Amino acid sequence: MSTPHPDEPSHALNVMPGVKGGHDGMPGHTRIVVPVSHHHRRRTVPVGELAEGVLSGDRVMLARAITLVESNAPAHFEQAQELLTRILPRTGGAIRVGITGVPGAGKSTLIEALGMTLVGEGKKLAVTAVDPSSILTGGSILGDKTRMEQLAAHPGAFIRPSPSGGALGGVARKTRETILLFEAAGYDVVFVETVGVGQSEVTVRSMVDFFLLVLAPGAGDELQGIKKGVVELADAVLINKADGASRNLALLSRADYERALHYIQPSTDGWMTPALAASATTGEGLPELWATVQGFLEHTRNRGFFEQRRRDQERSWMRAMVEEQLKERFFSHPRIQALLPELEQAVVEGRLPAASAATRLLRAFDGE
Ligand SMILES: Nc1nc2c(ncn2[C@@H]2O[C@H](COP(=O)(O)OP(=O)(O)OP(=O)(O)O)[C@@H](O)[C@H]2O)c(=O)[nH]1
Ligand SMILES: [Mg+2]
Repeated sequence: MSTPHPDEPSHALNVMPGVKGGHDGMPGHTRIVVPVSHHHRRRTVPVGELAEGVLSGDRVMLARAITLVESNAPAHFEQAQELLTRILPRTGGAIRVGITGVPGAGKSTLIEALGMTLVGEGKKLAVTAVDPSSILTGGSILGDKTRMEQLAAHPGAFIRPSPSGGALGGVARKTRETILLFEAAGYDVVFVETVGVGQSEVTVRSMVDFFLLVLAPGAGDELQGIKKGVVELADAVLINKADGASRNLALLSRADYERALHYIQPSTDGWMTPALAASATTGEGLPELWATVQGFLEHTRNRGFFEQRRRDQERSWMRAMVEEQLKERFFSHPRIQALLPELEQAVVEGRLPAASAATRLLRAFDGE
């Protein structure tokens, strides 16, 4: 282990190994670790060498590879895609687990506790996050680092904070590509944490094999700010903090959820979404939780759903990117920008049917 940088808490070094004195996920510190410029001081690592480094499990190379896929520079996009093409045959080997839940439910504490057990068994664990607030503010979930101190210091674990900047679609791409890099580097389990209050949980659900909803004891979903749809996306619901004074409440909440889940159409054929109770701080209930994950994977693998879900995810991801880029090109096109205001005005004032306006815009976009 390297010695801590004087400006940083000791755990931060393992969070982003190989990146000295800079938080590349933080605003104002976006660093280009794989520069294309020849004037840059730092040696350019050719994509082939980077791929070799990732495949050999080199943490520094992995960190640099993730920085490359997170870069918004067009030249880096090409390099990143070349890198991903090279490592693609060696991806897919990890169990991908998504964890959502309201702020403070204990997601990070749970990842730390479960993660320590897994690395203790000799598994290699990677953790990342999709932080919706980073999309707006450019910040990243700092809680991940502070709540996962033991994991961050463990050589079997690799923690990467949420990518920042851009729309949710951009963050989702970066996270998916980061998962591929983790797999190429030999990680056995990947955890993706997200706050379950918006659109990001749907995004994370679409990139994992198992999706866990973590709740605090007591309050119903409405009070916890969880949309009903999110419960339907979950492969298991966990009532956390089943310890001390909140233990009984957690057990009651678990029973409530179990009853409620009977009325919800589970997202996987033949799988009854279970409600579990556990404590991330005492560890009680965590073996049962992990057994549930294993049971689900067995269920889906035996029926071919596992591979099917992954294939569907890849397909819809590709289509979503096409849609997003088409939309972007459409609205930024000069002919559209010239026409849009007057057509929109005509629609708003009831002088032109909306469909006619849309057709005219699409014709203009096609150059007709
Ligand atoms: N009693 C008790 N407290 C817990 C448990 N798990 C987490 N906590 C506490 O709950 C608080 C929030 O925990 P986090 O793990 O940061 O929660 P989180 O869901 O990751 O929060 P965000 O990342 O902010 O959305 C911390 O003070 C934890 O110590 C638990 O099982 N029991
Ligand atoms: Mg957290």
